[in-house]
Amino acid sequence: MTVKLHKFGEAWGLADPSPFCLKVESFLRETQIPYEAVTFDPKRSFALAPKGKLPFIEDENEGIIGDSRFIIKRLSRARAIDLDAPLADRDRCVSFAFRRMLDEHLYWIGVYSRWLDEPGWSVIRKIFFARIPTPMRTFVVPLARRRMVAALRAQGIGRHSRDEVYALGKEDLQALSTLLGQDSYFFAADQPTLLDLWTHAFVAEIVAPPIDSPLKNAALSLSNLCDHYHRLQNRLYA
Ligand SMILES: N[C@@H](CCC(=O)N[C@@H](CS)C(=O)NCC(=O)O)C(=O)O
Repeated sequence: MTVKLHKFGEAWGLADPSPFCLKVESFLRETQIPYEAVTFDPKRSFALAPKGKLPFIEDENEGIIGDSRFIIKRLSRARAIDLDAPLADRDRCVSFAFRRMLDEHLYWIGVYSRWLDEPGWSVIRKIFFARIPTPMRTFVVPLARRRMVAALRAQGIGRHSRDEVYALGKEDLQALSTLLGQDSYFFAADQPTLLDLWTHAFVAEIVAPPIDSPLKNAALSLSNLCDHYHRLQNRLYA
């Protein structure tokens, strides 16, 4: 059995509107693990998801696994794959810290720009709820937004002013751009390592959607980061 990847589905020319789903799919493609994508079903997907979130996978040997980090770790271990093999120990640590920054910090700034700020909210509400039957949409949409706003406050990003939020996001992008420098892949590796897959996913979700924001402008001003996004997009999804 191939791996079944449960994800939301294509949006904006990307394999998925979630950076977590996108990086898992990129990992499957880069490592050439055969997989089948299972698109979000509002009635089943979250109920099946072990952590109540997407992505999750079903794998013959490993069972059902939720959370992109555990998915990638378990698939790597089971198949003796180490995408970070070219890296020295110190670079592995730097990669680890930057990946955490993307998962736990830049992600929330993306959430802010999509769910709280405009024009993000007007753009995503049309796409994210398209598969919810019309009568249900009236209460599902405001409820989902209230939950995300509460999550942003609990996480902390939602307590800052708009300028402060985007200033924090710009710092993350600038740090990624400086670390990458003029190399094709991080740490001057010959092929993508984990941080390349992570960065591609998070930059893609800022640059590809038609959401004009200070975060997108910051990403677009960093040409090496944009070139890196296109390089990975061509390598994995052309
Ligand atoms: N730490 C998780 C995060 C996954 C996550 O936050 N997924 C979001 C979409 S980007 C989700 O499914 N949200 C649904 C919800 O919170 O109800 C991972 O790495 O997979």
